[in-house]
Amino acid sequence: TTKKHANGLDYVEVSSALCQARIFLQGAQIDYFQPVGKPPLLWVSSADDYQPGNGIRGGVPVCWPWFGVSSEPNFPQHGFARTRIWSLESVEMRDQLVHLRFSLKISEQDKIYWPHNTQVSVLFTLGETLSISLINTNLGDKTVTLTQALHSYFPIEDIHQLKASGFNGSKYIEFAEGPYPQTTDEVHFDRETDRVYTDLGPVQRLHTPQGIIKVSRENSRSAVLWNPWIDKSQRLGRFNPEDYLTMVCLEAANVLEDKLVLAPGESHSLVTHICWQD
Ligand code: TA6
Repeated sequence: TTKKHANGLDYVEVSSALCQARIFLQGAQIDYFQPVGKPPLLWVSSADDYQPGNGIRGGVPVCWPWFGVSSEPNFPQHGFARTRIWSLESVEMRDQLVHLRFSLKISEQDKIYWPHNTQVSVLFTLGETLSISLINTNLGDKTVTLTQALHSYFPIEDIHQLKASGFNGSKYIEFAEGPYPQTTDEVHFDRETDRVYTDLGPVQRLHTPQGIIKVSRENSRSAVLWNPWIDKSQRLGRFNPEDYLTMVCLEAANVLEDKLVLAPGESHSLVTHICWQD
C-alpha cells in the first residue's frame, strides 16, 4: 500500500513475518529496515524533514548516473535519480520474502544530464536480509559509461568504538589524494573519513555494540567509507552536529576504475546485501 508522508512524499510500507521496511517513491529510497526481533539496520538523521526535492539524509540514497561531484558545472552531486519520483512496478511475496521493483523514467529535462537510451530499476528483496539491486540495461546502440553507488547509512552507536573490517588488500583515494594501499584489515575512526576504495573484497563488517552488521556486494569492486566527523557535520544539510557519533556510510559502488561500461544490449546489476551477522 502506498501511503503519503506528512510532507507529501509517497512511500510503501512493508510488514512481513521477517521484517519491516519503508521505501519512498522519491529516489526509490529505503529509509527504514528492521528484521523481526533485531534492531534496525539503517540510520536516518532526526534532522531530516522529508521535504520533496532532497534526498533523505539516511537509509540508502541511490547515487546515479554519477557518484560524487560531476565534472559538468551545475550538475547535482551524486546524480539526479535520488530526487526524482520512481514508479513502483511490482510487489511480489515468495517464500516469506517481499520483492519490490521500482523504475525511473528519464524525463525530457533530465535528458540534459543523461542523453542515453538506458533502463534503470531498483529491486528490493526484504527478508531477514535487505538486498538491493541497482540494475542498468543499455537499450541503445552506443556504449554507455556511468558511475553509481548505494549510499547506505548504518547505525553504529559510537564512532569512537567502531571497528570496520574486511578492507585488507584494497587501496583507497581520500580527499583527492592517493591511491594509498590499505595495509590493515580494520579501519578505525578519529577524524573525517571519506575513502573511495577499489580492489575491495566482497564482504565488510561493522562491529558495533549492538552486533555485527555484515555488508556484502556483487558485481562491484569499489565502495565508499564515510564519516563526516565534527567540522563537516556542521556544514551538512539535514544533519545534527552530533550525528557523526552514531553513523557511518559504507556504500556499494561502481566508481573510478570500477565504473560501469555497458555495451549495447548489456545489463549490469550492482547488488548489496545487509544483515545482522548471527
Ligand atoms: O559518500 C560520501 C560523500 O561523497 C561525502 O563526501 C558527502 O558529500 C556525502 O557523500 C553526502 O553527500 P550529500 O550530497 O548526500 O550531502
